[in-house]
Amino acid sequence: MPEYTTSKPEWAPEENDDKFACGVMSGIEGITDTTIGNVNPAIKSGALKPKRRREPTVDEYVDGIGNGDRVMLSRAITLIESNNPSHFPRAQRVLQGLLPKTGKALRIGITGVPGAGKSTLIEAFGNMLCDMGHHVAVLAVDPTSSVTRGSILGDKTRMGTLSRRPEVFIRPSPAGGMLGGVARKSRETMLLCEAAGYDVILVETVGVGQSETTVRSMVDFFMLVVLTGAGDDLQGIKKGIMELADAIVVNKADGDNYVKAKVTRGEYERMIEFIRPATEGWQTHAYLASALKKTGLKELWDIIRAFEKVTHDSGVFQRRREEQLLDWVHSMVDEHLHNLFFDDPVIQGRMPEIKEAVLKGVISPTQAVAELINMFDIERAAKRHVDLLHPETQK
Ligand SMILES: Nc1nc2c(ncn2[C@@H]2O[C@H](COP(=O)(O)OP(=O)(O)OP(=O)(O)O)[C@@H](O)[C@H]2O)c(=O)[nH]1
Ligand SMILES: [Mg+2]
Repeated sequence: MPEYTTSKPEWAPEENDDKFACGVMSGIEGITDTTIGNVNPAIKSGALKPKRRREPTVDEYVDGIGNGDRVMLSRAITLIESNNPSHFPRAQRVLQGLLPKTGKALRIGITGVPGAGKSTLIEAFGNMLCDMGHHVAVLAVDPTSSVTRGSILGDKTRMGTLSRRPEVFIRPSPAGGMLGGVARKSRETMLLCEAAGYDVILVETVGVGQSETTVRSMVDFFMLVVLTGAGDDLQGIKKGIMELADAIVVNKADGDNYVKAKVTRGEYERMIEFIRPATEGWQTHAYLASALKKTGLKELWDIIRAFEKVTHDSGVFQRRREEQLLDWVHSMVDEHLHNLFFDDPVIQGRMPEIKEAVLKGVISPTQAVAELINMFDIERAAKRHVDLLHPETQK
């Protein structure tokens, strides 16, 4: 065992009292990585090459996922989420191969302010669905998670009982990046889960910002989880979010909170009357539930099934899915062109100068746009990007 010695860090206060209980361990020569203690010495010395997992072929992915292989599913999602352009065409071929098996699940979005109880609700609801014989995939959409991979990662431990079930697949939010970012990755992940046989997809998103609109555009049924005491301020929930909801769930309707929850439910019911329903032919209502005590969940599922029946019968269900698909295409074109433009080195090079000219009032914003567009060569820009337009040329 090496001897470890500690010393006072140079930024510690001078006084030698016990207010500062901190020491710095002296380093060990040659160590650059804290995990080095775990590295096999044979690998370090070069005698042994670290094993690299062989990348499955597209057919192996398609067959594996089609047969419900969770490891294959996880790896394919990683491929879908990769920001490495060379992974993109492969991921798309896997998706293409699985498309015929997608579309059969019921897609449910869940939003609400932080702490509303979304994760707890998903855990209780998911367990109930599994007990009924369903296979449930839980995904998260958090566009802010560029590094942290979203709060649902921590939730995997919070959703303890759910994540241990073999009929459940839980995946945290993808990080952003190019190629359509979080929205594309989440949608494609959802399709892979469907192909793997999950028949209920629960998508959690935190109720702040843009993510609700993204999730609404990928699910069939959208529920808003709220807390008691809606009052005048609506707990910061904007009217716009209420307009997206097919159900409002007043959670934590338990114990001392039950009576307050009933009052809150009434308040939401009154507010809903002034709001255009999210889905044609379906009246949004507010319901009581307790994710903790597992009450109101069966009723919630009955409501979702009723919604499914009503919208199937009226054709609204299918029509929404078609619109969602076309919107997806549309938004990806938008995003692709946007990226091509703003990532183009020529545009980037000229941008500071143009910005300054606009700010100084030398040229108008319209003129600035005209100049930028004029110097933009889409062919040149496309060459630098993953060739979305000609994926078959990429191997
Ligand atoms: N009494 C009571 N507490 C609940 C209920 N549901 C959730 N909680 C508690 O509320 C807290 C927040 O719950 P989460 O499920 O983490 O909330 P969330 O909406 O997923 O929060 P974020 O992921 O941070 O947005 C936890 O301490 C839960 O135990 C409920 O039905 N009744
Ligand atoms: Mg949560």
